[in-house]
Amino acid sequence: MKNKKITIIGVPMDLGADRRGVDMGPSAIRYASVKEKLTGLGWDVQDHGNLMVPTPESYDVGELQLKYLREITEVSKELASTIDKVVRTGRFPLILGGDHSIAIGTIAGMAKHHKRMGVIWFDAHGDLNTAETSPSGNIHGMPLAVGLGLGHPDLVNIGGFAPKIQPENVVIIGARQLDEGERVLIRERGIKVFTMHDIDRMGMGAVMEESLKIVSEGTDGVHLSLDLDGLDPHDAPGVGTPVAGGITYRESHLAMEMLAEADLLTSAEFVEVNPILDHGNRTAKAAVALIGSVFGEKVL
Ligand code: HAR
Ligand code: MN
Ligand code: MN
Ligand code: MN
Repeated sequence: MKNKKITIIGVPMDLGADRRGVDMGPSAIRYASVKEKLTGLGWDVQDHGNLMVPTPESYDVGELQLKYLREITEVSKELASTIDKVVRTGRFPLILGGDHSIAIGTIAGMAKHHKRMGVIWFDAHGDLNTAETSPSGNIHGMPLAVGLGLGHPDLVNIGGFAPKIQPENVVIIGARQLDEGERVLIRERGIKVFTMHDIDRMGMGAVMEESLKIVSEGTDGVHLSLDLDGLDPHDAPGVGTPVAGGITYRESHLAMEMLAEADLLTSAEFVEVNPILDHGNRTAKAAVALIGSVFGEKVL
C-alpha cells in the first residue's frame, strides 16, 4: 500500500450483542501487539485510543427488536466522524471492535470519501437482518443491511445520506449461518455470497480472485470488515457466536495475503473478539496475525 500511515481506532462496543466481553476486544488486540506488528512492517502507526461506549447496565435496552438503538446510533455517529477526520489527514483507518454493529459507523465514515465503495464481509453470518427479520433484536446482526440502506432510519441515515453501499459491490465470505430474511434479501438484491460450501469446492484462492473482481470493478475504495467468527472456532474460539465448520487459519491468511497483493484496501476493521470466551488470547493473536498479512507481511 502506498499510504504507509495507519490510525488505530478502538471501539469497545458490546451493546449490539447479547454476551458481554466483546467490549474488551480492542484491549486484547492491543495486548497481542498490533502496533508492534505494524511498525515492524514499516507502517507509521498512530493509536487514537478508544471511543467512549456506554455500559449496557446503566441504560435501558429500549425496543427489543433494536436493542440499545439510541446508544449504538450515538457511537456510530462518533465513529463515522472520527474516521472522516482520520481519512482527511491522509491516514488509513484500522478499527478494532467491539461487536459488529460498529461497522455501521465505519461504513458511514468511509462512504463520505468513496462514492462507490467495495465491501468484503468476512463472517459466519450475513449481518443482513432488520428489526423485522432479526431473531434476536441484536444490532450486530444488522450492519450490512444498514449500509445497504435497509433498517431503522436513525441508523441508515447516519452522516445524512443513504444508502452508503450498493449490493453489486459487496461480497460475503465464509457464511454458514443465515436467517430466512437474510436469504430472501441476498436473492432479491443479488448479493454475492461465498458460503463455506463454495470455499470447500473452489478453494480460497479462487474465491478471493472472484471476490477481488467484484469489489474492485467500478469502485473507488474497498473496505474489509472481518468478523473473527468467520474463522473456524478452533482457530478463533473467543467470539460470542461461534459456528462450527469455518475458514481455516491458513485460508484466512491466504485471503489477507491476496488482499495485500491486490493493494485495494482503503479501510479495515476486525471485530467480535471476546477475550472472556477465549483461550490464551488466541483469537486476538489470530486477529493480529491477519492484520500482519493484510498489511504486507510475507514469508519471503
Ligand atoms: N443472525 C443472528 C442475529 O441476527 C446472529 C448474528 C450474529 N452474530 C454476529 N454477527 N456475530 O456476525 O441475531
Ligand atoms: Mn452486551
Ligand atoms: Mn458479523
Ligand atoms: Mn458473525
